[in-house]
Amino acid sequence: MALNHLQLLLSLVLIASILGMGMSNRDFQKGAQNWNFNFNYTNWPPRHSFPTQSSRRIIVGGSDNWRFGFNYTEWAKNNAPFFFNDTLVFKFDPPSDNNTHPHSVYLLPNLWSFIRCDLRWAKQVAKTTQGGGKGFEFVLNKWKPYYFACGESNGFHCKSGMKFFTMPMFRWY
Ligand SMILES: *[C@@H]1O[C@H](CO)[C@@H](O)[C@H](O)[C@H]1NC(C)=O
Ligand SMILES: *[C@@H]1O[C@H](CO)[C@@H](O)[C@H](O)[C@H]1NC(C)=O
Ligand SMILES: *[C@@H]1O[C@H](CO)[C@@H](O)[C@H](O)[C@H]1NC(C)=O
Ligand SMILES: *[C@@H]1O[C@H](CO)[C@@H](O)[C@H](O)[C@H]1NC(C)=O
Ligand SMILES: [Cu+2]
Repeated sequence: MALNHLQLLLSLVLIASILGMGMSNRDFQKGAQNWNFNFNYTNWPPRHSFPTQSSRRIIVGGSDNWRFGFNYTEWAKNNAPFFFNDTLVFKFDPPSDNNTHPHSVYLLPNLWSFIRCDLRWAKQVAKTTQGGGKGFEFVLNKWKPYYFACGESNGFHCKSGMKFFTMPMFRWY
């Protein structure tokens, strides 16, 4: 059971790094076309460097937002890779008379707590009230694995699919 999860995560990391490499190569080729390889030294150093791509703003879950009953591991797999400095946006309704099952965002400390949806040492990054309007924004600004989960109902939301894992990639600049 746990081994299966581990294998899945490892293959996700592998897939993500392959995708990341593919993208970097494409950027590199685009960059190479812009470079003048016919050096005649009047245009050295080259005026244009590699094209930069600004950081993206990604809505977690797409049009499904951050909700119960949606598999975010699946979503993350289909939307990988995420890059350093990309912003993840979590959108969810605040608690109200019409919404008695609100959500939140937690960061779990490691793979083991992620697999088991163990919230004991998790860090809350968004309260149930913070997902309204433009949503709660989280910038992937560290090179480390991020284990996201909903912390509501004592891990039940997490176990039902409201969790995903990502390791941001570096772009070529
Ligand atoms: C060198 O490159 C510059 C800029 O592309 C061009 O204007 C110039 O004519 C070139 N000179 C020679 C000798 O090819
Ligand atoms: C990430 O964003 C920070 C703050 O805006 C900036 O200082 C840094 O250069 C960026 N790094 C990359 C690799 O884009
Ligand atoms: C809650 O639902 C009722 C009936 O469906 C509706 O009249 C009311 O405006 C809703 N309240 C909020 C805060 O959305
Ligand atoms: C979500 O999808 C992953 C990958 O397909 C699967 O391993 C996992 O069991 C699913 N989770 C739930 C709660 O259905
Ligand atoms: Cu939830």
